[in-house]
Amino acid sequence: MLYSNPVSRDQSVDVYKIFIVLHDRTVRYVRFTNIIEDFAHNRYNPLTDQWVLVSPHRLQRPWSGQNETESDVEVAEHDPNNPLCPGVRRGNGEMNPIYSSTFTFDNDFPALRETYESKNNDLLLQLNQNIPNYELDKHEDPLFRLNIARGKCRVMCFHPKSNISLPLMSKSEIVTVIDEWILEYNRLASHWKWVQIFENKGAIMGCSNPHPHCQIWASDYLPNEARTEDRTQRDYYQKYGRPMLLDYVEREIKLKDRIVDLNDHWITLIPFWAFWPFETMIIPRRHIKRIAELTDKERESLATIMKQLLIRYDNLFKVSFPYSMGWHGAPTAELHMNEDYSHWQLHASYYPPLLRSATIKKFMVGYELLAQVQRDLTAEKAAEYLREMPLVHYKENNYFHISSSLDGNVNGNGGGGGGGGVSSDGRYHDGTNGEIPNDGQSRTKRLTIKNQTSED
Ligand code: H2U
Repeated sequence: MLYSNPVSRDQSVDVYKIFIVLHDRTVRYVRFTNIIEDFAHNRYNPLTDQWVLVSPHRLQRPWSGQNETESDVEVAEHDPNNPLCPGVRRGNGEMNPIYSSTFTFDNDFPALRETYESKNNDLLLQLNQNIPNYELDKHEDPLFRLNIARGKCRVMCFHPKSNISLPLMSKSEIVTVIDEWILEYNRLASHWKWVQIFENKGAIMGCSNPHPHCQIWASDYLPNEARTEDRTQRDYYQKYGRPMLLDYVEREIKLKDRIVDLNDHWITLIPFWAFWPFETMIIPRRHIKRIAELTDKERESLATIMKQLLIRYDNLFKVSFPYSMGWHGAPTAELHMNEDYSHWQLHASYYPPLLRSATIKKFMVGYELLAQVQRDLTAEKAAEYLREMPLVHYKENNYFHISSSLDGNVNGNGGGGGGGGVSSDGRYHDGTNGEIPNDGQSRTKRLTIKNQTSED
């Protein structure tokens, strides 16, 4: 028997449903209850065509592994030696302007170049004119495939002050960042096949600089993630006649279990198939293929929902929450723009590494590297934790200093002002009418997901 613990009548219905799914391997929706917390199970990611192993019972295990150093070090407003700050000289000798909003420049150490230099003149000519060269493009040998990669790499500073990360910016400053993303995107999209906007935040993610910034890499090829998502969304569209992620959003709004925030234009959720502990996606509620299609209203409400998510993240462990995030939309370049990409739905993904506290991160090693990605905390529980976080940043909340001694297990009641809910009309209610509250009363509490056998 799969499940032998005594269960109530309602719960036994769910056990039965899970039993069916486990045995005939049908991929169909099961209304999960807490009971799923007792089973190791595999969840399918339809975007990447990969399975994720979820082992919630492992949360009980003691931790005596590596602890990261607390990443919430104070960052100075301006550092004359930081090459991303206004008025500072960069690696290539150029001086940054005294910028007062966003500032974008060509990466001085780009991973991709538009043209290349070589001592071999013939080769150089062929390369830059895109003439196939057997030595470099060994298409004929399946074991030694190689293509020249061309592109352009840009760096974008979000704000002149190094200590103002996105969650600490005003809504209008975040709108400026979104506008700049779109401006850069449009410039690059007419020439390059794929424009990858991404932000690496925090030293733990390999970010080289604490100044708030992101990177944009445009390429003449579709990177792996883009290629897979193009295939899976196309297959779904051909089979069901609807964009996969629009169907997904509609279903998540009905189910409510994994929603973090919802407004008129956007949803933030922990995807059903998430593998990072607090992985989230921000997805538009109407069919939008590329970031450039966002209206002014959608840019504004994106700023609101992004700020909400990032405040929740920072409040979770009372640190400037590290992550890698990025935008995915339909392929670009004029040639591609004319193709039908109705199967694509724009989305942002956030991949934060922190697991149990500000100092314990998830490692992608062992089974993850050699077999399949795995997580302990369920997506539903992670969404619950995030929803419980107050929408006032802990650094802007005086009460926090008094209440920080409340640290400890989160038992479902969360820290004061944060508990929102999703009602039957599908709207997320946080008591703020969609506005980011500036309520000095809200209590901020740091979440430490503790196990029963050891101290973190
Ligand atoms: P990361 O923090 O995500 O590594 O991004 C910082 C980027 O800024 C990095 O790609 C570039 C680096 O090459 N950079 C410059 O272009 N010029 C500089 O003087 C410093 C850093």
